[in-house]
Amino acid sequence: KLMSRTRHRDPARNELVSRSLESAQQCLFNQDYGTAFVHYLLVLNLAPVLKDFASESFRFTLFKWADELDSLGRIQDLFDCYEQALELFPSDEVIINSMGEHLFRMGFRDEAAGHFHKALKLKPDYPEAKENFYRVANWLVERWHFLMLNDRRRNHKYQQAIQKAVEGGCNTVLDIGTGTGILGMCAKKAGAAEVYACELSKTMYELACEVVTANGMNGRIKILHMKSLEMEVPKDIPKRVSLVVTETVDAGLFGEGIIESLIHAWNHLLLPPQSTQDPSRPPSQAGRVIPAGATVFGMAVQCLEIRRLTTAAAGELHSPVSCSSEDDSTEPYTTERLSRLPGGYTPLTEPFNALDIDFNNVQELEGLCSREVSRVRLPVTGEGLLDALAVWFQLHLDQQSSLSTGPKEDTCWEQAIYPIQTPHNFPLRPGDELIVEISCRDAYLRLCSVAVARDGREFRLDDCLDPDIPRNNPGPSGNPNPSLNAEAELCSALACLGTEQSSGPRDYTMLECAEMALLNNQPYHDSFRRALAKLITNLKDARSIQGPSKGQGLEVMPLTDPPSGPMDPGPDPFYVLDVSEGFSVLSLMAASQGQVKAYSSVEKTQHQAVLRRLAMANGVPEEALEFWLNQVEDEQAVLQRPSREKLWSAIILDCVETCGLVRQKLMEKATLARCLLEDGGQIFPERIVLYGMLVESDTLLLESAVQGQEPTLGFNIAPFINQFTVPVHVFLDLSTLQCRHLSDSVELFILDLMNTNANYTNRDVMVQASASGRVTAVPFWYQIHLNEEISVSTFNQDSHWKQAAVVLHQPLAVREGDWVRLAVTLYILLDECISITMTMEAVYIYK
Ligand code: 44T
Repeated sequence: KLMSRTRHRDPARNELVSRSLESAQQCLFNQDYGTAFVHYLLVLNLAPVLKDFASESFRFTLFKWADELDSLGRIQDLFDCYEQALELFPSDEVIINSMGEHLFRMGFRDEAAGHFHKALKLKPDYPEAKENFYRVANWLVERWHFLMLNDRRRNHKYQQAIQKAVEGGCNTVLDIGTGTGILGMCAKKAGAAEVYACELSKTMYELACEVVTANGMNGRIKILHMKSLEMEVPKDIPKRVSLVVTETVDAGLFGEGIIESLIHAWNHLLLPPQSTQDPSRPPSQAGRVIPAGATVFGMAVQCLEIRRLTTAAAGELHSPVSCSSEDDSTEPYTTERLSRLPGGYTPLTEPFNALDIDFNNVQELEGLCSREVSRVRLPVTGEGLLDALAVWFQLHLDQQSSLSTGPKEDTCWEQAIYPIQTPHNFPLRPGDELIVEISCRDAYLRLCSVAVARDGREFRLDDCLDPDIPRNNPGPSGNPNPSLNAEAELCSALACLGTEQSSGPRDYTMLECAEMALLNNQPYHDSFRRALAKLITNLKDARSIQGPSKGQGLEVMPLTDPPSGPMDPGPDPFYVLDVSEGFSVLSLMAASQGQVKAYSSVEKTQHQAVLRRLAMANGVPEEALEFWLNQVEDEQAVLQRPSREKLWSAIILDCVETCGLVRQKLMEKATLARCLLEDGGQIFPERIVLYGMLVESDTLLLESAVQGQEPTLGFNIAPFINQFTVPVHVFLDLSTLQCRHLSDSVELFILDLMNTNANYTNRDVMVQASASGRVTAVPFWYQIHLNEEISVSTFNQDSHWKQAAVVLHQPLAVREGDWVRLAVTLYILLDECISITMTMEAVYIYK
């Protein structure tokens, strides 16, 4: 019957096809996927008519074989198989999506994202591809694109400046970092004869091409997928241009490399500038740049939130964000929107002019990095501890028009934050002068508060040992009595250690901001400590009932040499395993309980170093804390692992990521972890409950899609970039989000980690509107239940966790008292690995 479907007249060929198909099916049955795959390839290449018939089995074989290749580490072979499969089925969304998943796991995120996007284009309602795409869309198109395109004032000012320049005679234009193509299109619309644009990112380049075509400018703007620094005349553009337009600036102005790009552009891509000697040269024969220049401002601030993100209580553990002149590997700033910082900020000085730069003067651009370090003395106007210098700028588009990214401005911009370098406990007060050094190294602007002048004397800020400097550091929690504060205790103990043992003031241990905030999340650690103490008490009771005999199994399979030294060698220790994926100090908390042997799965060397230092500073014996990965690295240890089954008294999972989403594969890990517990053992947490509420927030809309029906500056851009809209926003700070609450908080979902089978994936939740308005989003957060009594919220002042929100497709108008039905879905994906993301498919109202 099959053979008749092949309708081929060559009998020998038919014979081969039918035999191969049989072999393929037989191999598949025997789970010999590699051979089955080869047979299928042969069959389908010889008899393409069989594609419909065999596609299911073929895919199944491919996926099985790919998994095998993956686990064997045969990555090249794996991708070769996918390529062969895609030659046969070039528009098979399932294969494309699956290849994307492999790419993603291998760390090729851009490529993976491209595959998910393609799969979704082929089948727009394919849930797996959609889910995968949402996870990676942020890498493809960064969220600030939406903000910038929604910022009408900025768009308008750029347009005006470009139009004026083109009408004034600049008729050949290059747009550096074109993004969606918007500035290039402005130049074309203003009448420029030739317009070129370049864009580094592949996705943005493709998007720009689509947009330009949709606006009827195909062939009239030449878009290049390259970095401007690689462009040459006449290879890429036929001759030098008279105008460069660019908005390749970040919150710190220079972070996108504008200095380098402009130096290169002046030397290779632009006509010579209008010279003062010969001002007669027509604008079409002279080069110029929009923006024409910038003025950078700085301001010293006190800000508890920044302190919490950048310093442990005594400041000894530092965040990697620094402008320390000795260390070039670290970024000199983070970014924050000052106006939205929880707890606000206190200015300690007036804004000061930190730098002026003329983008039309190549000598000045080239001289920037060799400029002398300049020192400014700033009168202190406010009282408080110096936490950071905040930096913003004015971008002078031309002589008349400029944009400001300042904290008081209503713009989409964030400010650059340069946290203080060295731990200091030096309250500034009016009358003091703050001495700041400004320099430019590797084209980054660097600002450093070096000293304070008071009563005619200078106190260096990197010298904490100056006896004249008053010290009364209240720590990040503001608790004046650190002995009441366990976390601060850890840190102040560490501080003593630091000053005695470190080789110099710059010997820091580096943590990221989020990790620092985690370290400073005292309520979480206190709760954990209490929950673990309770478990251990229970287990001790159980053991004492069992009698003094040592627990079965434990002695037979010792993990390491019997403990010695300060740890009591008497009773069996309780084994605690922390399998957190990121940084975690819970293993240390466990180890400090005594009679506990804790294992941490923390991987990064600097994380291990931090834990070791904290352990030492807190008198936790060295052998009470070990690193699991260092142990399992050798094959031997891995082979012995099953013998350790049922050993653990407690296993700690980090269930919620800082960004506000449930960690991927959490339920799978929980299932595994439960199997490894001794009798009466516990996993932490045992349950998490999701809460959410209805809100009206325009801010969230502006960050998620280009809004409104009107074209952007007259161009059709929104439909294209909005393909990259994702429904779930992460890293929200709900406490400062500009929004109106339209309901109380409601329970959305429960994840029971003690019984992973009991979980559902869909649930309808009824919410009553407590006010009238437009529901634009449903922010959500978690209550993490460590045990029956003790829980921690991820929506809490001291929390290192941020929140997430589902942004609705379409705002939903509600009146007070209306009922809204939220259909909540937790996606459980990628068959074996269970990953969970929340989306809300639909919202209905019952009146
Ligand atoms: N984000 C600001 C920074 N490019 C804007 O690939 C403000 C961040 C921000 N292409 C919140 C709010 C805001 N040659 O697509 C990018 C980039 C490209 C280049 C070719 C070059 N030399 C470059 C350099 C960059 O230019 C585009 C724009 S960069 C602007 C960055 C809204 N968070």
